[in-house]
Amino acid sequence: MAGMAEIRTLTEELKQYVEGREADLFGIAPVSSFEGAAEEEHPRHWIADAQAVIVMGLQVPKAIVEQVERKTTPYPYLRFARHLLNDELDMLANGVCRFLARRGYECLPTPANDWRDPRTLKPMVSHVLTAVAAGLGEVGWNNMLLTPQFGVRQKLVTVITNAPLEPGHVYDGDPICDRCMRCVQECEIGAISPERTRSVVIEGKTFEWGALKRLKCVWECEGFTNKGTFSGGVGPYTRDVPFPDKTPTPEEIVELQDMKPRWAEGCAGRCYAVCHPSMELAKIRRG
Ligand code: B12
Ligand code: SF4
Ligand code: SF4
Repeated sequence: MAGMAEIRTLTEELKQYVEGREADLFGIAPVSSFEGAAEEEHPRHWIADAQAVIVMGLQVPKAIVEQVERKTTPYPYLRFARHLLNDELDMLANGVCRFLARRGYECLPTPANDWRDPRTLKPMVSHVLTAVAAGLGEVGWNNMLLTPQFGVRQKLVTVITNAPLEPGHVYDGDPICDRCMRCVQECEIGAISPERTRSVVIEGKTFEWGALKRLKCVWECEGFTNKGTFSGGVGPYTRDVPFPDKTPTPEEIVELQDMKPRWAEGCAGRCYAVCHPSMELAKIRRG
């Protein structure tokens, strides 16, 4: 068993390594935070003696997100803030993993953006809730991590490990989401509920956000409809597949995906782009 001094040294070395790779956010959530997680989203489902989950974030520059908000072009966001940033995050996670593996520990990077069954859309580990458990921020009404430094403008990745690291504590700062509800109003397919909520309790603290119709969001995000910010308005290149009454099977979704024209784009994360939380307002509205 590692002593406290060893734990501190390893944590400090890891932190320095991550800082050297220019990560904007870094935190460690103890495995005990995951009590409320479904079995397949629990770190111990993946590594039996997992002790902690490391979470890292890279910020998304404001001007990139602004293009989506102003409806000028989705491409800087899609290319640099989604595809390339996901790759950069995966490389960061891979580096951390090798850093710990060289010191004899088990670790498993979980991809920046993965989902397995296209109907359930469950991740290996929730990066957002890991970040909350590590103290980086809270969950906004729009389902995403809001931090005091960047608001919603970050992307995340996690690494599960059995290394003895000194974990942080759940977010205990001032509220960030000001409940302006722009995320709800601007989602053109109505995927985020204005009233229904989902919540978790971590270290006795409750975090609540708007219930999301995940498949509706995929429909829009993936450009199946022509309602979205960017898929509308490009005339003959769009397809408008109405959202089905009955939940499609994963096979049907894959079939639809194959039929989708290469150039069809969805909303490029409209609920992300319009989110500018004011912590002053959040304090007044939420106490
Ligand atoms: C699947 C997925 C999607 C799906 C479903 C969205 C969703 N909110 O579930 C779709 C394709 C629709 C989607 C869309 C988008 N996504 Co997405 N998505 C993910 C992914 C892979 C998993 C999200 C997830 O965990 N959902 C399900 C969870 C919250 O609920 P659950 O499974 O039912 O779990 C319950 C319990 O088991 C328990 N639980 C589970 N884990 C844990 C852990 C702890 C500690 C506790 C206590 C409890 C607990 O609590 C839950 C609630 O009851 C993450 C990456 C990742 N691995 O985390 C990115 C991610 C959330 N997406 C992201 C983004 C940016 C988007 C989009 C803007 C797309 C875009 N253009 O970029 C939109 C926004 C949609 C929205 N409003 O949420 C970012 C968010 C960044 C941020 N600032 O937080 C992430 C983190 C990716 C990344 N690498 O940064 N996404
Ligand atoms: S848009 Fe407003 S309500 Fe929605 S998450 Fe951001 S601050 Fe919260
Ligand atoms: S990503 Fe687009 S479709 Fe999904 S909830 Fe946000 S605004 Fe709605």
